[in-house]
Amino acid sequence: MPVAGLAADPMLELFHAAPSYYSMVARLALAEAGVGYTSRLLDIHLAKQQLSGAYRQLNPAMTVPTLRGPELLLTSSDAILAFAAAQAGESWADAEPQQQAAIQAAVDGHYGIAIETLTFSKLLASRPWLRPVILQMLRSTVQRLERQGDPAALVKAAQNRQRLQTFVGAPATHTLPAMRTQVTAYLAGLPPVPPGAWLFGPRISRADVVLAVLCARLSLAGELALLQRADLGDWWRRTQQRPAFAAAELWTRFRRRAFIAAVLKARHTPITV
Ligand SMILES: N[C@@H](CCC(=O)N[C@@H](CS)C(=O)NCC(=O)O)C(=O)O
Repeated sequence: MPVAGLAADPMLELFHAAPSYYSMVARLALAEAGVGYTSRLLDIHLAKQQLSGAYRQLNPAMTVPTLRGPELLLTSSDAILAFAAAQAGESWADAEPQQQAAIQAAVDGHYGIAIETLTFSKLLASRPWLRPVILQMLRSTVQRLERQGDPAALVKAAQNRQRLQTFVGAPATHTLPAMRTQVTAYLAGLPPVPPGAWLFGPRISRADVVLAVLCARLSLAGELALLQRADLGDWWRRTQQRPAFAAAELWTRFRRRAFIAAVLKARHTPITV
């Protein structure tokens, strides 16, 4: 996935998945910071390449994204976001000492939202027939991890059992209102955005990056109505016009063809340690 206008950097590899929320945070952060990278697509849904032995050596949490470069290994989206902010320097509001605490609070608040629960509860509430498919996928992941049997795999198996519990334990129609409340509270707590500005002034920040990905996910889930504030609505309209938004390929709707293409491409991704 080349970054428009940026040369792919062979020394910096981004392991990511096309539809993955936290991969989108990494892609947008790097695109906004003007950092080129070589794309290494993984299939985390069907082939589950994140559980492979080679990838586990790169990222023991077995999640995407991972950014690898010379003397650099970042294994979570928030670390990649901080790296991008450092690369962007003065062009992001994060460089402003007086803004740092407020930006950090907005970023932390975002990471407190249970994005996966929001996405899946909406999916299951609107398409209940998907339930057995998702449950079967989770069960087979748990079994695969339990067969691997080492401590990290067992921790991950427990996480997936917890996911099973979340999806089976309470009907999606009950979970979804709680998730809406969580997102609404987060959005209400963001600072007012003057026309033409970004969350923390005339320059973008890490908070704008995560909010853009959150809005993209709300759009994909058919939950954009939660974005009730007019200033944030205007911010979202302008955000989608930024070149980095297109370059980062944020999914605002499910892209079936892109999903299949990414799964096929991921088969050829070299995962070398
Ligand atoms: N805290 C991590 C979370 C990453 C994460 O959960 N990624 C998801 C995709 S959006 C993933 O890799 N899921 C696959 C799995 O857990 O097996 C980050 O910010 O990067």
